[in-house]
Order: sequence, then structure tokens, then C-alpha cells
Amino acid sequence: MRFAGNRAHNDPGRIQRIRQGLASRLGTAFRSPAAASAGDLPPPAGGATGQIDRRKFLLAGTAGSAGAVLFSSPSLAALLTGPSVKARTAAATPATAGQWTAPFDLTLVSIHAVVLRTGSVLLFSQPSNGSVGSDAVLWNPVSGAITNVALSYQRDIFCSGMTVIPGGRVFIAGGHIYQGAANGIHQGVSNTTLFAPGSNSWTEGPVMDVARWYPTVAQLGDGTVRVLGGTTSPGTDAVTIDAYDPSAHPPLTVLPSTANKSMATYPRVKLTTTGLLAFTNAGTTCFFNPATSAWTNGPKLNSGTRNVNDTSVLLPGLTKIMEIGGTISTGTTATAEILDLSVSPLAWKPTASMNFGRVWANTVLLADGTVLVVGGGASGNYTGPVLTPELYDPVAATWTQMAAQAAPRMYHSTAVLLPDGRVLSAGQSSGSLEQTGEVFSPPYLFAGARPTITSAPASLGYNQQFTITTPNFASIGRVALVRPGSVTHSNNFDQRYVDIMYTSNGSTGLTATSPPDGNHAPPGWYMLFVLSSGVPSVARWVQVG
Ligand SMILES: [Cu+2]
Repeated sequence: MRFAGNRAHNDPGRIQRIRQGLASRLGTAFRSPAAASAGDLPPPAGGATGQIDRRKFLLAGTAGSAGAVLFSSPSLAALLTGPSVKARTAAATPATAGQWTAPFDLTLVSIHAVVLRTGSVLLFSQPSNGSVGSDAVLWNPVSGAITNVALSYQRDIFCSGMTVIPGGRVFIAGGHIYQGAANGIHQGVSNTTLFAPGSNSWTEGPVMDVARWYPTVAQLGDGTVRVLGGTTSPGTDAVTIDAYDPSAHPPLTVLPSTANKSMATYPRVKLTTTGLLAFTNAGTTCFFNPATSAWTNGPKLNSGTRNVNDTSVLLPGLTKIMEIGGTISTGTTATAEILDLSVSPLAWKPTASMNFGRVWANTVLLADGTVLVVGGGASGNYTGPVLTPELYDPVAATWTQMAAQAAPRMYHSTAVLLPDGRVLSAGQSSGSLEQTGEVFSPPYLFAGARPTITSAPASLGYNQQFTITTPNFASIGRVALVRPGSVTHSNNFDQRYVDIMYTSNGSTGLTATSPPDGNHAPPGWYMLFVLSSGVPSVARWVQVG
């Protein structure tokens, strides 16, 4: 499965479609009608008020949203058109299942997506023009405007790994040799590339010790970055780890050979609160200690390896890592399992399975700490699209089916949480809707009035008291810093949900305490949400660390 992507890269139809897409691209700004309708208007008030009530309701009403997938079976189709099911279908309202916009044109295939501190989303893929670099745009989720920020020189950052470094720039490691993707040559590069929001400028970063295709990047608590895994050439793993320090000269070093490890492509890696990097989608979980450059083995997945096409997430609370779906020995799986790092001895424990098996799905931490799994397919890269997302409640350990989206979002698709609490789902490098995005409004946006943040500090140190001014101080039930997403190939390198301790000051707002250290919240830009009765505010941007 490691090279499951090759078929897509070789697809001449896809390349032609991308070229056609470039021909139709507008140079600077553009707003599609659908994007306009996806603007930052307050959603209508919903009928349901309590999160628990909504969840119970959904359990009885899931058949409607699942219908698109289940209709492949005639007997199920007959069942689903029966009168009782029609009644339940009608009950699936935005307040219970969320709501999607229609697909809208993003002018490129959004294979990589990074949420920037400006609130815009950087989307990029391979070059569609043989003389310049990768296609890239900024999409403004509020206005729908699209700004072309394609690389002006011959660099292909498609199939790289990327993270937003503390100052807000995007650090991009590896990619494709120029024109490699167009010609089916999956050879990585040793280049790194930086994108600066605001000036929208690209610069070359330091060169890594080896070429990397499909690497993973992970930011540590001190703001430095490790680049792990990927292949140096087709079929040959990159075994070294590169360390990138944005504040140092020279900024990049190769770690001692004790750090070497064969990790295949896009390994799923998470920073733990003790400062270790946990590598979790192979058979045996491994922990890397950046202080000693040594690895130790942890527990085995119950499922065996889940391969490169699973999806994973560090859950709110920061002690539980969840592996979801992917390919196991019996094929595509709907199972999920959780490793709780706070429980000894360490062991992966099954949690509830999804309603659908999925490969190449994306996982998004929502503003209320629930987990949206969106897209993916039944097998392979583009087979059996699962149009129905599912929402995992980490407290109840339940999956709830959401409203179905219109476009398949399988291999080379992306999904990220937006600062207004909605979700962008985009891409997939095949099909007529590949250059589109869709925006999902979760049920919490139909559950009543949104709390507001009147003011909050623009920057925060660690373990520091600060004030959030909000007229909703009496009803706030949760405060969180959410690290924005940075995702490709079902692998989100950055997203993180950090709960914040707070008390109401009884008059104008909240007195809160910032995260204890960088291992809980690596330095950088975060979206600050306050929630009232499960309904999130629009986020404020806060620089932490
Ligand atoms: Cu790929």
C-alpha cells in the first residue's frame, strides 16, 4: 500500500484536467456563488438545544445520511424507501447532522491545506504549468476570495510535509523533483521551502541531508521541527531525521545515527506532553526522545499495521492518540483504537467502530473537541467514496453520522477546521469535482446563539494568567486553544486541541491560564474558542510561546 499513490500520479487524465484548470484560473481574486453563500453569516438557530439530546436523536435517524452509500444494495434500498425511514430522513436537520454548502471552485486540486494566522487557507498541489512551480492559492473562508500564490520558480512542493513554525510561516520539507509528478517519477527532493503569510512570498529553506518524498514533519515543544520518514528514491526509505531550528544558523542538522529509523511514507507522528514523538500507524508504536535521539518500543496496534492510508489524531486532553480506519490484513477497516498515554501499562484499546470502512479519510478536531472523520473510500484510491462524515465524541466514545457531502473526497483530499468553526473539505485528484471544496457547518452552529470574545491577548507565554473579555462570561463551559490544521494524505501534522483552565470573573469575562509548556502547546499561532452550551465562538488568533 505504500505506493498506492502512484496510479494517481500517473493518471494522464488528471494532469490534463489540471492543465485545463490552469487555463480557466483567474489571476488574483475571485468569488464563486457557492463560496459567497459559505460566508461568515450566523447560522439559523436550531430547534435542538442540548448536545446529548441531539446525539440521541441522531442515533435514531442515521439511515437518511447513510443512504447514498447503502443504496448499492437493492434490499437495503427498498428498506430505506419505506415510510418509517422517510420519516427518520426528514428528521435529519442541520441541528442534528450539520449542513454542507454546494461544491465551489477552488481553481486547483487541494492536495495540501494549511490554515494560516491570517485566517486564510493555503492550498497547493503540483505545477500545472511546465515553466513555473507548484500551483498554490490562498482561500479566504469569510469572503470566498481566492488569491493565486503559485510558486514563480521551478519547485514542486507536492508530496511534501509541512508545519506552521512559531512566527507563522509555513515550513515545507521535500516534495517532487521538478516535473516528476507529471511524468510518473516519484522522486523526492532535499529542498525545503517557506511561505510567509502577509507578504505571500516563497523562499528556499535549508537543504536536508537526503531527498524526501512523502515525509512527515513534527514540531517540538521548543519550536524546532523534526523531519522524519518518506523515501529518498522510489522504494527506498529515508531513515535519517533532520532537525530544523527556525531561529538558528545554520538552521538544519542531521541527528545522530541512533535516531535513524525506517518509517515508510507519511508516518503518523504526534508530540506527547512529555516531549516524545509517538509514531503510531505501524504495527509497533515507537517513541522518539529528542533529548537523547533514541527510540523505544511501545505497545502493538490490535489491528496490526494500518498502513499509510489510515488517519489519526491526538484527542483533546492530549494523552490519547486515536488511529482510525486504513488498510489492515483483512482489507479496509472501520475500526478505531486508542492509546492512552496516561495509563500504565501502555496498551491500544478498541473504541467504537465507524459505520463505514475508510481509507484516505481526513480527521478534523472541531471547536467543541469532537472529531469529524470526513471522506475516504471503501478501498483503493478512488473506489467506493464514503460521502457521509461521522462525528466521534471522545467522552461518550460514539460515532454519529452527519449529513452527506456532494463530492467524493478520497485520495489527495484535505479537510481542516476554519476559524469560524466550520470545516473545509476539498480536493481528491480524480473526478469532475476534484478542483472544488465544500464547507461543512457542524450541528453546533445550529444549536443557538454563539458566544463572542470581545477581547483577548494577542500573545501569551506559558503558564500565564490572562483575561478573556466576553459578555457570555456566565455561561462559558469550555475554553480551548486549537492549533490550526496542516494536512495532506490524511496526515494532519499540526492540529491539536488544548483545553484551557479558567474561572469567570463574574463581571466582564474570564480569568484563564495559558498552557503549561510547549509540549502541551508548541509555540505558534492558535485559534482561541470559548463555548457556551456546546456552541463555539468565532476564534480569536493568539500567538502562544
Ligand atoms: Cu500522493
